[in-house]
Amino acid sequence: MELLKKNVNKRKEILGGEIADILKNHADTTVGEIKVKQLLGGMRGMTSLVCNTSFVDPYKGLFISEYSIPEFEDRLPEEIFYLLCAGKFPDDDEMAELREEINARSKLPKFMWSFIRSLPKKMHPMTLFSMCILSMEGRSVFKQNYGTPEMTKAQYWEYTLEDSLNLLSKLPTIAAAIYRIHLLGKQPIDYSPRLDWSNNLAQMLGVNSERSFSELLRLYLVLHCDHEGGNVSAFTSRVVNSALSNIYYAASAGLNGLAGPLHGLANQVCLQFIQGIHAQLGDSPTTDDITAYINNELENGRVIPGYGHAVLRITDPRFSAFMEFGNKYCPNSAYLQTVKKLYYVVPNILKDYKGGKVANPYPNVDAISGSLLYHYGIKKYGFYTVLFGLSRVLGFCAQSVLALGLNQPIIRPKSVTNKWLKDKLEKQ
Ligand code: FCX
Repeated sequence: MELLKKNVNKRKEILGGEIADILKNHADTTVGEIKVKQLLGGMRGMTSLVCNTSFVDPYKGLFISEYSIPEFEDRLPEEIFYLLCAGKFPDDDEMAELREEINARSKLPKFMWSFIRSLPKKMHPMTLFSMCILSMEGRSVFKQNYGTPEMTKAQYWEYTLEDSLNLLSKLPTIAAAIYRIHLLGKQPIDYSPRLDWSNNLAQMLGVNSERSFSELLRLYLVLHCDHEGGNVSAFTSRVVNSALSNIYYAASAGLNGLAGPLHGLANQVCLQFIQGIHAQLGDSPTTDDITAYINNELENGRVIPGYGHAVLRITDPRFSAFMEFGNKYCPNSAYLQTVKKLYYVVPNILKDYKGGKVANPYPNVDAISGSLLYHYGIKKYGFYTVLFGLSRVLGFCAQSVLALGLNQPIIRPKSVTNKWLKDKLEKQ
């Protein structure tokens, strides 16, 4: 992977130069303030991290390098990984090298097949996915070489890149094996070196041979890849890796955060939510009925899944990209129709809910993704977050490669007690 390494190295030098300049001129400059409500409110809106793989503009959405979603949504996940790491799309030679590397590393270790088969059938697919990744931790070349004279600190990123490619190359096969063996009770389908990541995944899942299905998976893997550094999964993964726990530990940890209903599990919960609406109101509910349903959910203290965001203040452009796909390929899907009706109804309700307390009343990516997967035959919704995770590991890996390349230290913010806070505030 000489070309990829060369390009990451180039980027690392540019970003490293910028950091050196910033530190030289501004090491003690204050760039923000911390309000008590932020300290006690999940650090919301507190600028406390630098992450160079991607950036989320509250009013424009995700950017990878300078590219907005419409500018990268047609690419392959492999190209997106390149962009996250190297800050540029690969040319033909660079892409050929990456494809070769992925194929060469795609074979699962032998134990993995019996491991997957041995895991209890009732385990959530995210638990299985995270455990499968963790089970390969002993194979980390970072771990194996750490502390040897051959591995200097300046090379940590290279070993992490090596581990990342080893891991990423196996993920579609692992995810598909979980779907087929655990959720369908069927035999796995072989990986094909002729196919790219998303086409391979589509083939190995074996649920739908329509071209638009692999197109949906491609889009899905591209849209979920990264969402800057402060979200639960990316931050967890980065914190774990900052202790020099290898990328297998870090990816597994990040996925455990993604598995929560306020984060990645929301795509599963959204599908269940829509199914609940259809079970109660029929397959073509009216907007009036949906309004009553939503009000009832809120009165019972439940959150509306797929709505709201910690950073975004608009309809998530990832939601819009999926909507465009749905309108093109499956406009008559009953679930998609309900997604649209929810989009018409929910923001207006959330705007006034709790006296206008909901910071973003608009839909996020999870409000629609599951309905599209369901339409194409992925009906075991426990798998939806695995697909989210499969894509998000691209971001975890790229973030750690860059952070180690830029010599970023272990992450260790300071916490305080109520007493400390009260004393401090009394003195002011
Ligand atoms: N339904 C009902 N109430 C909501 C809400 C929703 N969809 N979104 C926010 N609120 C409520 C919060 O519960 C909070 O109330 P409280 O102070 O009484 O507890 C209040 O509004 C303020 O929260 P807010 O600042 O708007 O949101 P946060 O940054 O704290 O949380 C999430 C953001 C995404 C966690 C929140 O909007 C939510 O729970 N949404 C539903 C779950 C979801 O869709 N998650 C996926 C998000 C994302 F795309 C991803 O990570 O995958």
